[in-house]
Amino acid sequence: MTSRSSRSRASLCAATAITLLALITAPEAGAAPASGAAQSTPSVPDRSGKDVDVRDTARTSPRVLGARSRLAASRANSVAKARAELGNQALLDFDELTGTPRVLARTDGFLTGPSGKPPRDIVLDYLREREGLVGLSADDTAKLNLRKDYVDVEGTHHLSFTQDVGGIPVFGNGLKAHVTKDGRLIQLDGSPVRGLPASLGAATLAAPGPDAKQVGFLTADGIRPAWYTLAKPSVGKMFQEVTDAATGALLYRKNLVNHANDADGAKGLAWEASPGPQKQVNLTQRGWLPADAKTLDGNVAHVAADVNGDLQFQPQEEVGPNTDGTFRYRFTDFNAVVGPPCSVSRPCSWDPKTPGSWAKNREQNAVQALAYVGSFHDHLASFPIGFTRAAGNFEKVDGDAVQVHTLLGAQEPGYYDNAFMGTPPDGQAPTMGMFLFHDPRDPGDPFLAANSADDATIIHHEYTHGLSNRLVVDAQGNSTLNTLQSGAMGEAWSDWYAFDYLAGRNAVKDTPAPGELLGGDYVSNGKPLARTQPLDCPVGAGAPQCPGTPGAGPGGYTYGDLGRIIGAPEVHADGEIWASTLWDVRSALGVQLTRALVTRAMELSPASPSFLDMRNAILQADTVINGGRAHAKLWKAFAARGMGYFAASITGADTAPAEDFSTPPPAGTPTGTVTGKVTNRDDGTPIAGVAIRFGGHDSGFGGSLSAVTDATGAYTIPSVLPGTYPKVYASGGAADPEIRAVSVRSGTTKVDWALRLNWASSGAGAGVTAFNGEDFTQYGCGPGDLTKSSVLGGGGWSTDKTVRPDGTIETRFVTIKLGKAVNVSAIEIDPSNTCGDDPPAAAKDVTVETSVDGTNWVKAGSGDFKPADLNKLTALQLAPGSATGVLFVRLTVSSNQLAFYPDKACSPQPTTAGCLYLDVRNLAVRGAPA
Ligand SMILES: [Ca+2]
Ligand SMILES: [Ca+2]
Ligand SMILES: [Ca+2]
Repeated sequence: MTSRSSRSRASLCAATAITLLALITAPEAGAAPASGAAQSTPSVPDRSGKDVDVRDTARTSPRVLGARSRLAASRANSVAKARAELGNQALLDFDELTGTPRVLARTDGFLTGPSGKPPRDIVLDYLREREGLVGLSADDTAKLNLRKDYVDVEGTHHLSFTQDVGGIPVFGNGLKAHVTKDGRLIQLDGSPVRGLPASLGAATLAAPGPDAKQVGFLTADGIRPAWYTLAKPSVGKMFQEVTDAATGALLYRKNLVNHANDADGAKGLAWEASPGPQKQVNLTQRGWLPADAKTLDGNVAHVAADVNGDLQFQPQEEVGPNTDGTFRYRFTDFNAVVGPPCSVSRPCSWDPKTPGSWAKNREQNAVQALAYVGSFHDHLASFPIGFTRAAGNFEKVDGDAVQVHTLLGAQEPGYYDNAFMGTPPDGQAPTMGMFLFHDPRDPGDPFLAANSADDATIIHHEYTHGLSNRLVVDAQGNSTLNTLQSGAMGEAWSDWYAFDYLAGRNAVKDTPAPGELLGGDYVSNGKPLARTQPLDCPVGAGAPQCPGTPGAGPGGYTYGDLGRIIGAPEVHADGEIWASTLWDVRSALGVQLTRALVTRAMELSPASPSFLDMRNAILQADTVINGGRAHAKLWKAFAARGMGYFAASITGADTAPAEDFSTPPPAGTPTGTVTGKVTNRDDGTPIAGVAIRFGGHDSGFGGSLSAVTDATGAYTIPSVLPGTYPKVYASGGAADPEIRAVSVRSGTTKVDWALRLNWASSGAGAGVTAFNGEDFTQYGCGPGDLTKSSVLGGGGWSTDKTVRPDGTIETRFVTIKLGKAVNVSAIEIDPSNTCGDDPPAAAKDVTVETSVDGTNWVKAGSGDFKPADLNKLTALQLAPGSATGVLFVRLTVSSNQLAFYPDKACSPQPTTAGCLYLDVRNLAVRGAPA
């Protein structure tokens, strides 16, 4: 889901300049116009790289919802007791799939008191004493394997316990636990699996490669035997994949690449942060290079000019010492040759009109990159950040020095205006790719003719992706920055740590004035190309340097701007909200404490965090290392950016969270109870098994502000602080999900829900029995996804659009068997685009047939949808005789909305997904069981 949204957004050229070249496409309709397109070759989104995790969809399967409801009931007493004990700032967030803690903690205290016992014993004792709350049996606890006890620079222990089945490791799930230096349990997380079987099913398929490892993977049907592979990197792609070892189905895929966008020893020349006089730096004194280095291959990095772009270092691409034995290479500017806009303060490093002219600064640029990477490595490793070897940093002694590819692909066409970092788990070397800027084929390219590895803000940004992907991890050490909001924070941390470092040593200028810190300033020639505005833009600023965007309005951004800054959700733009918030925190708390809290919070983060999860983790980090003394200032800073107490986000994948500017209600505020009934809007009958949750305050399991309806459709949520909660939602089973704002008083607030049932949904037991066309199940938009809907609006079917030589389009169909035979009252269709496609891919002409037996079909209705019909359900006119005792429905699509977009071309290259795909987002069948 994340990647679907990020993929479609990767298309906003200049706004996402620090991203991967191959993903940059033409701006979409409705997106903010780029201030100068850096790429001239529009194309449609590439589906091959989509991230996949079947655990996300498993969470809404009826089997899992049923198990959740039973477990929530059995756990109710333990949870009520824990809530009473832990208070209103308790985080009781149970993973819906495992029933175990995604996060169990409190932001204003600890789970246990001080203890002199070893941290491992403190954790295991708690698990045994709180079996009813945590959900792991004594047997489950006995089988946990302590993989790592990492002690951070503040003395806090971070323990990771993995799980296995008969010696085969479980992928992705496990227990993480955090213990203070005086032996207080801070938090449990990681979603460990309950009740593991004694053995896995047989792996009937051969390993997909020589390096494949056998793992177990949790699905809605329990733990499956699976194969894990980590692919070798290619430009912008480094896949971790898990496939089912019995069926071959893809269970998990993550692209580990983040795009961008005087003593003895080897001496080099480098700038401190931005062009100016080059200073002598010692490349060996702090261990970056060995004393007798003949190449730039040392403990912190291996830098070479990968000019052929193959992501390998050939001998001729290495950079060796000068004739005098040092690495002192002077920078040669091309200002006179190129002319404006090259300048003394932002000099050009090559002439785009002279092929190969970049070679003049080949050595200087590589030495510069090593100096930036080495000094940043040392900064991050030192107190209070403490990104050390134990924390999982990048060093050759541990087999994972950063492989820095400068001038990536400079002698090949097409490698311009980009930078990226691919970060595999600890112990495996990350790949940093640094491109030349300014594409000579594109006269409108607004970027300066410069090297990205000469721009400190870019190289530190890319390096920080390594930090965040190594600290926000599951129990096995795999990064969990998997959703839109997690990805946006990934970009934000990268900008924040870069500017925190550079401003902290006065290498860039930051005064109390707004609008001074702009990412990619050098290569962007001081213009907002890589970012929409500087990160030190306060909320409501009227400064001309802080213009905001048409989507978000002027001044600094707030949480409610997420998804709107460039007109659509996109990690770099939406990350500007989080980066600015952390900059405010830095101003309010001071540099050292903020560095500590921001870093320690990553170590305490639950998987796939939302901004609100990370706000909570920062508050908690303050409790752990600072006695909670900064809570009031932190709440003030977050509330000012719209992340106040009543702010709401459904998950980290929510592209439209609700902002709120309140600090928490005072301690002792009387709470209320929310109670009500969920009924079928069509006939008034109760609906059981529907989850009611308070977005931003829900556990998703029955622990915090959430409940599941009983057989009478009733639910009750106690202990709710009065106030208006903007995103309370009902979802589950066969009902269409619904979100609404709820105002809670002290006493009892009654909230009833009348939901519509959809008999063509997987929650009602419906499934696909036949289809034609290309199957995009791997990308979350196969025929089966037509039966799935999510409260976040996911789901939908996309397939190939194939045009015959005579210009007609081959029809595509899906046949769905309903959960039971139904007397149909309405058939509704939302023809919208899905799967990251743009609106021209949405369906236009469709027909629907019904059948009582799957053999004999009757035409029930047809639709001819216009652009105004997108993003909503429209009922078809039903033909007589088509609606009684229906058990099968067949949807056929014969055209898409491309006809309404005359400016979109399909040749010589497709400029829209409408050239390639036919999409339908939702099909609903209403009525009563026959
Ligand atoms: Ca090479
Ligand atoms: Ca390491
Ligand atoms: Ca400033």
